[in-house]
Amino acid sequence: MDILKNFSLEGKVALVTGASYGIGYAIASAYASAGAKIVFCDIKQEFVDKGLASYAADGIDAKGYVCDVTKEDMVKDMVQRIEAEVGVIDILVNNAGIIKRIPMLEMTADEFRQVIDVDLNAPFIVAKAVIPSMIKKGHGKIINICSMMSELGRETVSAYAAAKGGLKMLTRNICSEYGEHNIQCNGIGPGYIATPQTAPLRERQADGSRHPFDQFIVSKTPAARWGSPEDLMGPAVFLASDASDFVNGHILYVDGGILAYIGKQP
Ligand code: NAP
Ligand code: GCO
Repeated sequence: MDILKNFSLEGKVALVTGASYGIGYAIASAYASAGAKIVFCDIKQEFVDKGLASYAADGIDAKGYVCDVTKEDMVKDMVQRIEAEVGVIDILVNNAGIIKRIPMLEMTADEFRQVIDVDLNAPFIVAKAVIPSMIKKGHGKIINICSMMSELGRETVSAYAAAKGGLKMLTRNICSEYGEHNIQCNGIGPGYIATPQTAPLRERQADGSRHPFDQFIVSKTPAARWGSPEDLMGPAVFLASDASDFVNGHILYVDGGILAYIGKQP
């Protein structure tokens, strides 16, 4: 048996949401190099165009769609178009996400809802749109991008933690409901990854020193560094491939060891 063949994504169609740059872009690029046909979406045309240019520069023939993943009609329409123009989606990565770092007592209910809408309601909406064709085809992979905040809290991220904790449970529930149709739904919980989303936490101080949060994360991570989007490539390919066909409802934390560590002794 050639075990490496089990990791191939040859002939598969993969939809990665919010994948013009950052973590989604890295995951989609890894899928392309494993043989999959890449489809991605972003909320604005200018980001889709930017994404298409980056994929083309990397030699990847990706197809991009403008879609706000919180809008059920837009999502249904996009999935129908993908099925007609590219093929049935074999792999869905719910990657699009936002964060608002605001102390809870200063956060409006509207701001809280916006985060829940993108980070929790949207994965439900997109998964719901792709599952019927996966059932007909007899297989499917859904990967939800969770977070450290699926397990831990921290000051200022109440909505994000509530959404990512919920996403962990949505992952387990999709596994429970559709596992019998050979659909695997797993999560990836990235640690602290250097992307535009976390750029404010790494900004240099006025005196040129590192941001205190940057220092905190490096000291809290046994790997002693921030992760890069590329660190997520291998785990994402594994969870999209036949090699993980009996892995279901699992959250794979890719965090340089943060969740295993109590922190440096004084
Ligand atoms: P990012 O750089 O901000 O990228 C997120 C992408 O999602 C952007 O392309 C964004 O588009 C898109 N998006 C936002 N709202 C959308 C919507 N309603 N419809 C469609 N697309 C939308 O973030 P990232 O750091 O790569 O994070 C990707 C995922 O990983 C997120 O779910 C995030 O929560 C999660 N995550 C990140 C880290 C980290 O340390 N970076 C750690 C754990 C988990 P626009 O730019 O147009 O808004
Ligand atoms: C924050 C960070 C986190 C990380 C990530 C951790 O403010 O705490 O932005 O949300 O991006 O999700 O896994």
